[in-house]
Amino acid sequence: MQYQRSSSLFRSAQAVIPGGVNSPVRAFKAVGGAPVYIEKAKGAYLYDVDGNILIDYISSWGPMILGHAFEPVIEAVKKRAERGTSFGMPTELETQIAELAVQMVPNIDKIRMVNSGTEACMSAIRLARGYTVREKIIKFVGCYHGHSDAFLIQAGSGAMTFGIPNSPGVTQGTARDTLLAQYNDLESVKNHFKQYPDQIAAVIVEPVAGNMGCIPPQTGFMEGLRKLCDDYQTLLIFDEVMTGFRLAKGGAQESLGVNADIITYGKVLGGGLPVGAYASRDEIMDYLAPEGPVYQAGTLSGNPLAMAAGYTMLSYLNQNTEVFESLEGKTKSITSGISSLLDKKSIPFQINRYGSMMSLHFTDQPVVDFRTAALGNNEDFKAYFHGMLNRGVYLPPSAFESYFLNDALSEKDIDFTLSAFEDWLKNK
Ligand code: HOZ
Repeated sequence: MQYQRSSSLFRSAQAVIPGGVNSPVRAFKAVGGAPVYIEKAKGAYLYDVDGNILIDYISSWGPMILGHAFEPVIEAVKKRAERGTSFGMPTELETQIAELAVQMVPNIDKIRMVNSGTEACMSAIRLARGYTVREKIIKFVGCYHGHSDAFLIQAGSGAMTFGIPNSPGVTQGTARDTLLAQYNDLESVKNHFKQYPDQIAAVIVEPVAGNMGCIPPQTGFMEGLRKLCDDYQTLLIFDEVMTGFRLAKGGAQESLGVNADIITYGKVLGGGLPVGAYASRDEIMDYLAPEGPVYQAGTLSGNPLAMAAGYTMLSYLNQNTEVFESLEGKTKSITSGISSLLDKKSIPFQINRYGSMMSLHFTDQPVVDFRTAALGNNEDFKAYFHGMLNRGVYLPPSAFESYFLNDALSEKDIDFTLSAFEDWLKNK
């Protein structure tokens, strides 16, 4: 496959955009080479500027759960755009999407729309601090909650991909209030609670981690966090930006059977437009301005185009819950196909999967936290990424990212992907 035009576009971009990209993982630094520039996408396929067609396993990092350019969403956005794209005033659609979200998700009474997952998590922490009148938070090494200051401390995803988990620009004061624990290790959380029993406002966690590859929670881990938070009157925040409306209609809370106090959303909720949200019970949400003292605002929050896309997406998922099982089935076919091919070779590997999120790590140790995720052999990962790309399959360009499958993937696409993998292995 040729990527000449992509390479040339990347060169031009580097002159006027830092690193040539508007989000670092896109620059392909972890895998080498130039990023693929996209012309259009439909269903399970990406069409790039060089005329290549790629089967997509990132689905815009999650939002395109039904495949690209899903007709009802496109129609809703077009129709809405004809009536104006932003008013800075309320629309009925905002109430409709909030009502629908509250109905689909267990355990929330109110939801506030923002523009990204970063904003959602940043605002959730401010709300938790305001509500509890405490300052410290616990986050897990390798979990990523967007790029606001409090979270850029041992963060996963792009921050880890580029070896800058602690970003310059984050003050020591901010960093002091972020306590670090290890994913799937309750003891590391307990230690913080013992040291600061009445200072921890919130524990924020990805209920299924998706920013150090995909790492499912081990049995009892989420339940343990719930109990610790109850014992210490600390709020439990589930960052469901990746898992919300993807693992189940009610997200990870429903799928794992554990309720959080504040839940953050993004990705699927926006149907491919920039949306984030955070939600909780009345008592906590009423702490937000204009009802309460904790401030948060935004000119484009609840933007009508984004709300039209999100509402259409959520309505479809609400009425077609078989999508979640279908997606899980497709993801299982990929993981079991890859496993059986790798089993025949002497290459150490681990495949993690939860619902329609998965990742492949080239290591012989179970990947259960950041430390074990980082043991993966990146040379093997690079070869695998480019081997698949050259055969028409687009994977996350970093071992610290999760795959997000979409329901437009057909059996034929999955067979094609497995054949491409077999062919790559043969030539490895
Ligand atoms: N680090 C993001 C996914 N976890 C990538 C976002 C993007 O580059 O679009």
